[in-house]
Amino acid sequence: MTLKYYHAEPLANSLKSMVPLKEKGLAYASIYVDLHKFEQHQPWFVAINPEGQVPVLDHDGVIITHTTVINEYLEDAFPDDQPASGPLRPKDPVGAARMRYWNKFIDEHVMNFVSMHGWHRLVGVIARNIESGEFEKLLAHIPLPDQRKKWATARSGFSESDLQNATDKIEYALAKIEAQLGETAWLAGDTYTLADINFFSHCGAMVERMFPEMAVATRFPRLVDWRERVKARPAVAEALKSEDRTAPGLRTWSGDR
Ligand SMILES: N[C@@H](CCC(=O)N[C@@H](CS)C(=O)NCC(=O)O)C(=O)O
Repeated sequence: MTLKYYHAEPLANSLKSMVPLKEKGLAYASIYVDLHKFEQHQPWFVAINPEGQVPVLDHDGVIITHTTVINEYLEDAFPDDQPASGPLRPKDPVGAARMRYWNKFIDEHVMNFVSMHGWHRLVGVIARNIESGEFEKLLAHIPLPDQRKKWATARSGFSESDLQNATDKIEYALAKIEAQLGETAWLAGDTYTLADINFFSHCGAMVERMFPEMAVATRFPRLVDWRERVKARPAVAEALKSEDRTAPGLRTWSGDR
């Protein structure tokens, strides 16, 4: 059996499927795809994932994409490889439904909005450093129309109203999660699941650095406590230590990993 994981920096989607691989103790070949060099749009990578995005899981030659799908696939393909804290997807239908509810919420109402701020601050700097003419050539190689638009907007700048809307969505999510953590120790109940990994990867790990104006430590103390519990897991700590080529000077944005 061979597993290959194509990924970028241990952040957001690349972190989200790396953590379950490590939590489950699965041996895998780690293949770094350099987003700074646009490797994700190059023919060798588009041959693996026609959507030109990371991460990608290759299990014995079968390609699986999209992190929520990859993470559930790992549960189905390797049900017996689980951390001591319990399965990453609860075995009972109610627990599994709760985990999926949070995954859906994070995928639809958190991920894209945190991503917009990330692209505004980080990818925008990269995109503006590329010369005109060269940039249009790079755009032409992006397979997904929405991603092409996102790259173009990152260069020209997201509108203030879109950025404000994204901030509002994130604040709503933080309050919702703070309330949930008043009811249960983890997002989907009494055990750590893929839902915790999802929110941690997209938002939890770096929210204070990204949004200092939200006063996270005072307004969302349970979230901070939860974040420290996630960070203390050896699998998470190991994933956060993996290769990071974020351009110097941009690293402060993404937080102390
Ligand atoms: N829905 C996808 C999203 C993947 C995604 O947005 N990947 C980003 C990195 S976090 C990417 O490859 N961006 C580079 C690009 O689109 O050019 C998933 O869950 O895997």
